[in-house]
Amino acid sequence: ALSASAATEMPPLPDVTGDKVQADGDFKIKFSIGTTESGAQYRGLEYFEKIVEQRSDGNIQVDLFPVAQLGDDREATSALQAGTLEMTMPSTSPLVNMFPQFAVFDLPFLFPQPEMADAVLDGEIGQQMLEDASSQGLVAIGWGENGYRQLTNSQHPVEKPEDLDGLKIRTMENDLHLDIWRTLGANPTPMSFAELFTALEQGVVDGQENPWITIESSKFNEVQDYATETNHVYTPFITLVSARFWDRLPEDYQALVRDAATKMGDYQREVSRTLNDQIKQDLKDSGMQITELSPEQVKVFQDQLEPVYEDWRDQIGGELIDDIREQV
Ligand code: EAX
Repeated sequence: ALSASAATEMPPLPDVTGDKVQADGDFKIKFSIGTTESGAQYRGLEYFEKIVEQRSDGNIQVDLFPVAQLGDDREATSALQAGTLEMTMPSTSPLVNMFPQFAVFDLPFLFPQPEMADAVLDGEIGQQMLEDASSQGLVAIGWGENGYRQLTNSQHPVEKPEDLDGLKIRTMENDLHLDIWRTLGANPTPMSFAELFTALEQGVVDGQENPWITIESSKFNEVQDYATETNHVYTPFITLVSARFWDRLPEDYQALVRDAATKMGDYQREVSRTLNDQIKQDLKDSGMQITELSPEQVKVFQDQLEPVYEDWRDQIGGELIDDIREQV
């Protein structure tokens, strides 16, 4: 699929730079993600595939599996641990049970600008987190972005927290996200991404929240008439490799895969940001009623959510929260 929609074209894949890498052996990487072929995440994976295949001279073959065909974020991560899948790129949020520090990214309105997320993810904090997450049968080798989350629902426009009263909102499997929506007065329920479209279609839940590009590429607009541009959470993607596979890779190929993951992460974030506004417009054109909030309206949500910071401070680690808030 070349275009994110009829109206929005994906930018062309960059050329591959860097020398060919010689090492012994033939390897296969099955790379699974939850989002679809028309999203920015998949576009990033195509770039990763191109880099790794070209620079290994075909000795490493990469096969891409979108739409949670090989499991949702948690299942794919377990498959890496079991050694039955080589790579995946989940949102950090469903993995907080394994890596409690990831919950810091679930704090509402943490990063006012995407560049601030980059500074943290690509700086010391993010690099330390990759090291810490390189355990439990996993090797964490890079960051990407799912992006700023927006609210959609099937019932009515939402402009203020009171409009959420009683709305059934699907959240990721993450207690902090549940806390956010309860605090705002909604009725949240956790669910894996793979089940979400059907749950929306059948009215099991009234709404959900995801970045514009994920809303569009997963066609949630076909079953959700209303959206609100809340930008309430910025969700990173993390690139994970099975440690069992990693340990079999010659060192030179490990370096190649790491380098390709970094380039994929940079490119994928660039695509996601370039397309964000265009896709919002596409969604409007498709008939979705999108409520854009004024800074004052956003502040009402933000103020109501400030207690969440106190509630989660001990669990996440006050120092980490302060470190990040100092940087943004
Ligand atoms: O892989 O569950 C979600 O809402 C996320 O967008 C999902 O992690 C994408």
